[in-house]
Amino acid sequence: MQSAGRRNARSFMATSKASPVTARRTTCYQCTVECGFTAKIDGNGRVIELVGPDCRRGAAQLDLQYHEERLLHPLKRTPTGLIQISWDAALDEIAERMKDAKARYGPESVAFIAGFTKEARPYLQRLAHSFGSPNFMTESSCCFSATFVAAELNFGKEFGYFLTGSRADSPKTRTLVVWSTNPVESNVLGERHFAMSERSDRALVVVDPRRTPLAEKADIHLQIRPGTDGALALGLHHLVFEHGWEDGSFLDEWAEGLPAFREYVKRFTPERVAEICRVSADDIREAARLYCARGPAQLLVSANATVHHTNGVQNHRAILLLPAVTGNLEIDGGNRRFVEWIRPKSVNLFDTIGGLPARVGLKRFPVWSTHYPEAHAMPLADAILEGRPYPVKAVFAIGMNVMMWPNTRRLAKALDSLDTFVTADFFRTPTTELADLVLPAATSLERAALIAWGDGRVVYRQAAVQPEGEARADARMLIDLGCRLGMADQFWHGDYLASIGERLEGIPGVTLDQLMAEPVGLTVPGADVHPERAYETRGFKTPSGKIEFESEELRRRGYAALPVYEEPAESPVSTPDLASEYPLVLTSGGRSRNFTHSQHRNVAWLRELEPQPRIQIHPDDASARHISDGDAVLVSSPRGTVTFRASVTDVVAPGIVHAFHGWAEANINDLINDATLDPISGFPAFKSSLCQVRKDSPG
Ligand SMILES: Nc1nc2c(c(=O)[nH]1)N[C@H]1C(S)=C(S)[C@@H](COP(=O)(O)OP(=O)(O)OC[C@H]3O[C@@H](n4cnc5c(=O)[nH]c(N)nc54)[C@H](O)[C@@H]3O)O[C@H]1N2
Ligand SMILES: Nc1nc2c(c(=O)[nH]1)N[C@H]1C(S)=C(S)[C@@H](COP(=O)(O)OP(=O)(O)OC[C@H]3O[C@@H](n4cnc5c(=O)[nH]c(N)nc54)[C@H](O)[C@@H]3O)O[C@H]1N2
Ligand SMILES: [Mo]
Repeated sequence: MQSAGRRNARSFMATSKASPVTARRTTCYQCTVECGFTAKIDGNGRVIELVGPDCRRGAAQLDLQYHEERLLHPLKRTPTGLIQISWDAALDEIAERMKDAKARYGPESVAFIAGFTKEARPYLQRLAHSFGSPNFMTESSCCFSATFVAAELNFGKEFGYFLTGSRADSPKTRTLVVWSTNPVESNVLGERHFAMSERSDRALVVVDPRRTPLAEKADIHLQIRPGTDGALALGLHHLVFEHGWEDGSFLDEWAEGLPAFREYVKRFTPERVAEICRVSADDIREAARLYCARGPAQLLVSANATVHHTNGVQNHRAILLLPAVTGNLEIDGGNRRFVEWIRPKSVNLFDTIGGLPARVGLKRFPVWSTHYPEAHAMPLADAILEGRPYPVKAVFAIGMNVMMWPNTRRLAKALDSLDTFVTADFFRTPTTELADLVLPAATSLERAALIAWGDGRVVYRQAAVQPEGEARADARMLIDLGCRLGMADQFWHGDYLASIGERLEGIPGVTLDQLMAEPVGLTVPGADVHPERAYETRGFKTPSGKIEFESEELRRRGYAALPVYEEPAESPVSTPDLASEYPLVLTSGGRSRNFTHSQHRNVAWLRELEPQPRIQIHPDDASARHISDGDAVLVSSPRGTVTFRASVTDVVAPGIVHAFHGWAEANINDLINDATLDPISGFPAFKSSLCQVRKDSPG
C-alpha cells in the first residue's frame, strides 16, 4: 500500500516544486505502536511526504493531516448550530461550567474521559484529580484491562503484562497456541508477525471462531463458539491431569487451591467440551497433546477477544493457568513476563485518590477497580441517566467515541442530557454532534510528545509542522485548562516543556537536551524479559504468595474463587427462548488493517478498499435466509436493528455471525447489551450475544 501513500505524496509535491525540502523525524499515531517516520516538509511548512513502514494507516496520516473536514477552530453549540469561538472564550466557558458543576453537585459530578488517544492521559488524569474528581476513565474499561486483572488474580502484581507471547519469539518453542488474535489485521506489518512464520519444528494451534489467515496455517484450528473459551481451557486442563502431563513438583510448591481445581475440571470431558464449544473432541485431544505434552509451548492471547464476554475474566483466568500447570511459565520458549524497565515519572496524581469520593465503578466492580485504578467507563450512562452511584453532570473528553460503548444510543441520550459535554477531536463525529463545546485537536505531526517504549527506546517527538488552523495539542489544552481553573502551580504554570522535564526525571540518565539532539531517540539498555523462573526468587505477589487456582480475593468479594465456566449471559444454551427469536451467535470487532476503530473512514483510498460495513455469515445461514453475497441485511437483537452488507463466507462457522465495528452508519454496538456486564470486569459482551439476520427487502 505504499503506492497509495506515494500517490499522495506526489500530488503534494506538484504544488510546491520550487521550495527547499527539509526532513524531520516523527512518530505515527494511527495506532499505538508509534512507528518512526520521516516527514519531508516543503518551504511552506507543509508535509509533502512521509517515509516509514509500509502500513496503510501510516500512509493515511497525510490524508488526515490536510483533510478538508478537519476541525480547525473551537466550536460552541447554539440553538442555531455550532459557531466558531476563540480558544480564550472556549477555555473560560469550560472552566466556568466545571466550577459551577463542582459547586452544585461536587467535583465527582465532572468526569474526564479519554478514548483511543493515550499520549495526553497523564495530563487528563492530573486535571481530574487536582480538580477533585476521581472520575478519570478511558477506553481501557473495555480494552485490555480485563486480561490484566485476570493475570493479576492468578499470578499477582507485576504479572498483569503477562504476555511475552505477544512480543517474544523463541526458537525453542515447539508448540504455539494462538488463542484469539489475528495479527495480520491488528498488528503493523502483521504478515511478518512471528506467529505467521512457517516453522517445521513448531506446531500451531489456533483458537478462533473465524478461519483467520493464521488459522489457515494451523495444525489444529479450534473454531469455537464465541464466549466458550473457559470451557475449552478447562477441558484442556482435564486432559492434562488425566494424562499426568502436569508439572507436579512446580505445582506442589507454587499452586494454591489445586485440589479443588483438579476436582472441578473432571467434569470438562472432551465430549462435553466439544458440545459446549462446537468443536470436535478429537481436535481437543490433539490440541492438548500438542500444547501439554510437547513443550516448550507458548500461549499467545489477544488483549481482549476472550474478555469481551459476560464470563470473560474467569475464562481468561482458566486459559492463563495452562502455562502454569504444564511447566511453561517463565521458561524460554514458553511464556515469560516482560517488564517495561523505563517509565517516565508519573504526573497523574493518582496517589491523591484516597482523599477523593469513590469513583464510578468502585462499588459495582470492586476487583477490577482495585487492580485497574481508573473509574469505570462502561456504567457512565447509568451515572448520568439514573444517578447511579451518583449523578455525573459534566464530561470533558479527548478523542471520545460513543460507538465504543455497548448500547450506544443510550449513552448518546445520556451525553445529550448533560449540563456540559466538551470533546476534543480531529473531525466532527457522532460524538462531537452531542457536545456543547468542540475543541480542535492537533495531530501527532503537529505536537511534541515524550514517548517511551517498553523495550527501552525513548523519543522526544518534536512537532514536524505548525498546527493547521487553531488546532492545539491535547496536553496543552489540558494544561491551559488547569491554569484557568486556578491550578497553575499544578500545571507547570502553563509550560509544557517543564512537564516533559518532570516526566523525564523517571528515566535516569536521559535529559531533554540529549533527546532534543537525537530526533530518532535513545535506547536505555536493559532487558525486557524477566530471567527464566524468576518466581524462584521473587515468588508470586498474590495474597497466598502462590499461583491462585482459587482466588481468595474473588471469594471475599462474593465471586467464585475457581475460574468457573458459565455460559454467556445471552446464548443458545443460557437463553433458549431468546435464541428462538435470535438464533445466531454474534461476535464483533475483528480488526481491519484499513481502519483504527471508528477512524479513517474519511480517507477516500482506504474507503475504496473497504467501502461498506459488513457482517460475515456462513453460506448455510445465508441461503436459509435467501441472502446472497453483497446483499443489504438487517441485523437485529433485542436492542434494535442495524443494516449491514452480507459477506457470505465459510470463514465463520454455521450459526455464527461476525460484525465489523466502528461504522457510524451501521454501528454494531447499537445491538449490544449495556445492562449485563461481566460481574468482575464490567466488560460488555461485544463478542458473544445473540442476533437474527434478515435480507433487507427493497421498498
Ligand atoms: N463492538 C465492539 N466494540 C468495541 C470493540 C470491539 O471489539 N467490538 N473494541 C473495543 C476496544 S478494544 C477499544 S480500544 C475501543 C476503541 O474505541 P475508541 O477509543 O473510542 O476508538 P477510536 O474510534 O479509534 O477513537 C475515538 C476518537 O478519537 C479521535 N482521536 C484519535 N487520536 C486522537 C488524539 O490524539 N487526540 C484527540 N483529541 N482525539 C483523537 C478519533 O478521531 C476518534 O473520533 O472500542 C471498543 N469497542
Ligand atoms: N488495524 C487495526 N489494528 C488494531 C486496532 C484497530 O482498530 N485496527 N485496534 C487495536 C486495539 S485497541 C486492540 S484491543 C487490538 C485487538 O487485537 P486482536 O485481539 O488481535 O484483534 P483481532 O486481530 O481482530 O483478533 C481478534 C480475534 O478474536 C476472534 N474472536 C472473536 N470472538 C472470539 C471468542 O469468543 N473467542 C476467541 N477465542 N476468539 C474470538 C476474532 O474472530 C478475531 O480473529 O487490536 C489493535 N490493533
Ligand atoms: Mo482496544
